[in-house]
Amino acid sequence: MSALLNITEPNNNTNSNDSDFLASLTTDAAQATTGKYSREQIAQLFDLPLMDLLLQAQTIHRQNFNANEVQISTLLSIKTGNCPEDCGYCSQSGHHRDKTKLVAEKRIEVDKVIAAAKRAKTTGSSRFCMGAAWKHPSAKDMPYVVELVKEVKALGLETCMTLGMLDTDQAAQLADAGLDYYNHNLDTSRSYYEQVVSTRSYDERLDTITNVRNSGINVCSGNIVGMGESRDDRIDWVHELLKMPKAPESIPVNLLVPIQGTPIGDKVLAEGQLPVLEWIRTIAVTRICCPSSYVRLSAGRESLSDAEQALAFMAGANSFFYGDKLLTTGNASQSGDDRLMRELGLTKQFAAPRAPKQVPVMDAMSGHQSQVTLASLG
Ligand code: SAM
Ligand code: DTB
Ligand code: SF4
Repeated sequence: MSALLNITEPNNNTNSNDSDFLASLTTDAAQATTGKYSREQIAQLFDLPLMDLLLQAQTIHRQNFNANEVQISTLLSIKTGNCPEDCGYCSQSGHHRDKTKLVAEKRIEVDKVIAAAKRAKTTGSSRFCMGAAWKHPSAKDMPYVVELVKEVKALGLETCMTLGMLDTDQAAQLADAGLDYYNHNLDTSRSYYEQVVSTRSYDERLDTITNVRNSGINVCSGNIVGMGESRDDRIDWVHELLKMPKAPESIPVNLLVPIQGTPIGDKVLAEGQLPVLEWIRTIAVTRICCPSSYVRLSAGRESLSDAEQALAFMAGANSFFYGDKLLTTGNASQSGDDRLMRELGLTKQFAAPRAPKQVPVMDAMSGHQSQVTLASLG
C-alpha cells in the first residue's frame, strides 16, 4: 500500500530539515522498512502534535500489517516470587517481599502448565508465555523448561519464555526445543536503569538479548513506561532498540502497574502516575521506528478505558496479553476483551509456531538418511 500523506506540511514550527524528515516518514518506504532513525529524529517524533503522530503511526502500521488483526498471548507464571533480583517495580523480588507480602510458589508441575496452555488455546490465544522469577535458569531447570516448550508446541501454540538471563548454551537448548520467542526487557534507558535495579547491569541484559538473537529464537524485548523516567529516557530506550542488529520481533510496552510495597510502585502511588497519553505516544513512536515488529499492550491495561485502548491500537499496537491474570497482577478481563475486540472490529491472528531445528539422521541398518526434529529426539 502506498501512503501519500504529508501531514506535517502545515506545521510551521519545525526547521526545513526537520520537516523534510517528518514529511518523508510515510512516503519514504526505504526508511520506513529499515526503521533506522537517529536519536534526534526519535525525539522529533515524540514532539509531534498527537494527532499527527497517531496518523503517521497508523499509516506505517497499515503498510506493514493487517490493521484490524491482533496477535494475542496468554501468560502463566511457572515459578513465582523470591527472585534474587531487586527490580524496583516488581512484586516478585525477594528484596521487597516483607512489604509486598507476595506468596512465593515453587516451579509448577508440567501437567498443570499444559492444562493452562490447553485452556489458553481454547480461548483463541495463539501464543503461550511462561515466566519464571529467576536471575537465570539453573542447570536443573533446563530439562523442565525444555519439556514445557516441546509439550506446549505440540498443542499447536507458539511458545514464549521469560526466565531471566540466558547464556549461549541455554539459548541453544531452548532454540533446539523449538522455542518461538524469548522475552527479556531493557525496561528503560541505560542511564535510568541504575535507578530501577542494582543487581544486574544493562550490558548483561543486552548480552542475553544477543544470545537469544544468535540462537535463532525470536526476540521479545520491551519497556515499562511510567516508572518516574523522563521523556529523554523513553527516547533513549527506543534508540537502544534501533542500535540492535535487528529490532525485536515483539515489543511489549508495559504501563507500570504500581505495586504497593515496591520502591517504584510506592513512589508513583504517592506522587501520581504518568498521563496515559505519554504511553500512547511511546507506542506510536515505537511503531514508526520498528515498523515490522509486533507492538504489544502489556501490563497496565486493566486500569484503562476502552477509548484509551482504542487509541493505543490506533497508535499501532497489534498484540496484547489475553486472560484474567498477567504474572502476579490482574489483567483486563477476557470477556471485556472479547467485547472490546467486537466493538473495534479486531480479529485474532492464528498461531504460526517456528519449526524445531531439524537434523539429518542416518538409519544404521538401511543407510537411509532422513530429517528428524531435535525436539522429537527428546
Ligand atoms: N524475571 C524475568 C525478567 O525479569 O526478565 C521475567 C519476568 S519479569 C516479571 C517480565 C517483565 O515484566 C519485566 O521485565 C517488566 O518489564 C514487566 N513487569 C514486571 N512487573 C511490572 C509492573 N509492576 N508493571 C509493569 N511491568 C512489569
Ligand atoms: C512483559 O513485558 N510483560 C509481561 C511479560 N512480558 C512477561 C509481564 C507483565 C507483568 C506485570 C506484573 C505482574 O503481573 O506481576
Ligand atoms: Fe525477578 Fe524479573 Fe521481577 Fe526482576 S522483573 S525481580 S528479574 S521476576
